[in-house]
Amino acid sequence: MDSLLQQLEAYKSEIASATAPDEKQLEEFRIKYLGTKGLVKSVMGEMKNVPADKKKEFGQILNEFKLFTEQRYEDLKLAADSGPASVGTSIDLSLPGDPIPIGSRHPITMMKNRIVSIFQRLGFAEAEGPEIEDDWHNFGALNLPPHHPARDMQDTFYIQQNPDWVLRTHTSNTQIREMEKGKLPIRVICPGRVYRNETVSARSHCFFHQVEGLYIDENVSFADLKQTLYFFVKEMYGKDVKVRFRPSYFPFTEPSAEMDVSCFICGGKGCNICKKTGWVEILGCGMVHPNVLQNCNIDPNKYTGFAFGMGIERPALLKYDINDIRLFSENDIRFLRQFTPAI
Ligand code: 2NL
Repeated sequence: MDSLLQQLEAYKSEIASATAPDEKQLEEFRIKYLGTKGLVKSVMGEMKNVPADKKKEFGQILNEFKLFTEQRYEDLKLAADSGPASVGTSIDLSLPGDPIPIGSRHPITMMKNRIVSIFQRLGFAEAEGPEIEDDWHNFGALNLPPHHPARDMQDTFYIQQNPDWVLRTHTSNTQIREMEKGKLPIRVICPGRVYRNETVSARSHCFFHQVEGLYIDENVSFADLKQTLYFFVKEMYGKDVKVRFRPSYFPFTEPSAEMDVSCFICGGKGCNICKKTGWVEILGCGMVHPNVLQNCNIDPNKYTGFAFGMGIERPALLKYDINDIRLFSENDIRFLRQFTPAI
């Protein structure tokens, strides 16, 4: 009997020092000590050789040995599951994680960012204004007389509850609000969404995006306007593009002009985009009309300024080779995924 007790003590220290850092060794431990042909079972088999008067005492000792071995197994299992040694065990920490999908920038946003950042480098500050605007900031202050065709109910979305409110038809409201603040000089670049009551088609939409710019100070001239826009065009379309100004008319600028660049698709040879002219119109501009300055309490005898406005959709359609303006606002994930990841 004593030799069996000694043997049990030896087994105990063996079990106590056994390690099982991974699943395989853990299973080997279980089979060796706790399996149907394992050590615990065979030690239990010794009971039949124990004299009847010692059976109770021995039964307790063997039971304790069994519990000890089972506990050791549980401890090893826990350590293998949670410890740093668990690489390659039940949890494989070397597996790549679940992918987190990265979004992409909207092509309109990318085009807007490009335009705005070029003007920011020239000292223009980005400004934003409301999309629901009163008649004065959208029309009146801009020298648009009460019966000007641009105010036509047919062209503008009026707010039913308050006919003095419209969905802004250009981002000029933002510049008017900047001028009203009365802090001069002003150099702002104003991107945003605008609305026109138009039939939606592949080529036009009832809402789209614009960037407008405004510079007001003493002695601002048409030469400043041209130089600023030359710089913009070179940064935007490359230094080899040619530029031309054509006289035009806007109620809020005098004189007014439209600016063309040599066609960046055909290089000026003539194609469908430039309608065989070799030129593409990209923006309208001019010197701020004295009435507009006056409407914002700026003295037109002391201050002059230039303004310009351009659409974002058309350049974006051309740059990304898109053939339907409606794609920009349909949120079709198959369309949106094609653009640069937003990192
Ligand atoms: C175009 C032409 C233009 C302006 C916008 C402007 C704003 C103020 C005063 C004077 Cl507050 N002018 N904006 C001036 C000339 C042209 O836009 O074709 N836009 C898409």
